[in-house]
Amino acid sequence: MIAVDERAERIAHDFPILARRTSRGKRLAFLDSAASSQKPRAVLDALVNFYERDYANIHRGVYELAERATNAFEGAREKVAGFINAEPAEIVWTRNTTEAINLVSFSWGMQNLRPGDAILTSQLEHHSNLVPWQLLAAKTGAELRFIEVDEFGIHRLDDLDRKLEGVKLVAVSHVSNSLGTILPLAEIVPRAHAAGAVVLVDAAQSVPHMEVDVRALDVDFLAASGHKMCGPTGIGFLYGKRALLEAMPPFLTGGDMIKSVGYEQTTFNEIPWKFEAGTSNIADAVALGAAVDYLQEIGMGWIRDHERSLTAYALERLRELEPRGLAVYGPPAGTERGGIISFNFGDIHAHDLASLLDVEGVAVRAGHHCTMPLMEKMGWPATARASFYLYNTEEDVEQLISALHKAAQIFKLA
Ligand code: C6P
Repeated sequence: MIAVDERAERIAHDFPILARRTSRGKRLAFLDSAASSQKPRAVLDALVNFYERDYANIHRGVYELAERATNAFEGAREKVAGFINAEPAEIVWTRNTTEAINLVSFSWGMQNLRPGDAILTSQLEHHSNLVPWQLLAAKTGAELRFIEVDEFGIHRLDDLDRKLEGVKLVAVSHVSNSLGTILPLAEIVPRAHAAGAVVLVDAAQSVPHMEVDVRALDVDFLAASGHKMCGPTGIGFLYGKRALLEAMPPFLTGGDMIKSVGYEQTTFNEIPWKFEAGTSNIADAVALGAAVDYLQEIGMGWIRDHERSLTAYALERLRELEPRGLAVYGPPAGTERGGIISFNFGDIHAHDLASLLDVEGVAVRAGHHCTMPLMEKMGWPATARASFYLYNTEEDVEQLISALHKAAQIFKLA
């Protein structure tokens, strides 16, 4: 048993859903945290407690309850800011990563891009970090370019260098949701800045799993989702450097984002509220603050180490199925990757495979993982994907391996 596994077993007890059996009476091996993570009791309690004790609308009332709600909401912003080493004013609440990227595309992009400019993204991006740039390019006349990835999904830095001319924005993910590739931001960001570009990082798959320090990375924008980091759905955030956010026009308009309004014109609120029109998702933001407390208490360093060991163990165990036709994708074994493993098994379609695993209590995602262009480039119609988080243990990996052996028997693979 790996050394950190006992702690993960204890952690799993914090997540009520993980104790549930499937309808077939199987132990649940939840290996789909890249899609959305489960929630610990501390976060569920924070949500209920806030509604039961502190709930009112924020930034408006002068009564005690409204002040408590405002303090909890802004306190959660401070926690998120501290988590990634930002200032609270640099954290804008959004619904999720997707909305955060759209905010930058609409607000910064429409203000800063012209025909002749270019946006540089990569070939392995999630649709959320691709479609907004396609639309922005169409609206502004800017060109959209892609950093090539090799057959392991690793970025070719020579290709990045070749394509930086005229680039105003580099928009890349930190960790690929389909392959687990960790992008070399330390290489990409200085090169992009030297070329005069602003850098946006889609951190949906990194902020929940490793220490992310926006100052050390020197990124200009960073987007993440609460639901992938033990928080509730419907809340995420955009980090933006103060000067950039201050210079940007608002995204949505209406209440709370204004300083003063006349019949003819309006002056806008300061950052971050300038970008938060209407009543916010108050309670979920507060619960995300509790999720940050929970993760920090465990330690992001420990979480990363745990996922690294578990992923290495899973890759090693999966090798025993290679003679029967199992193919694992992404960075080669022995190199750094996030806690994500995409694979196919013989000629079993990934959806059929995921259904067979489900019968055994193993929850994995199957499909294109919202990276259709990458799947097409690689020539995979779909993949099955197992992803790990702080509550997964070797037992989950054993359950996956034994379910794969059963699938091989059913499909009579060698
Ligand atoms: N990936 C997955 O199963 P939202 O939906 O806005 O919270 O996150 C979008 C998103 C953006 N970037 C990356 C790298 C992502 O992985 C995701 C979400 C999930 O892989 C659901 S498609």
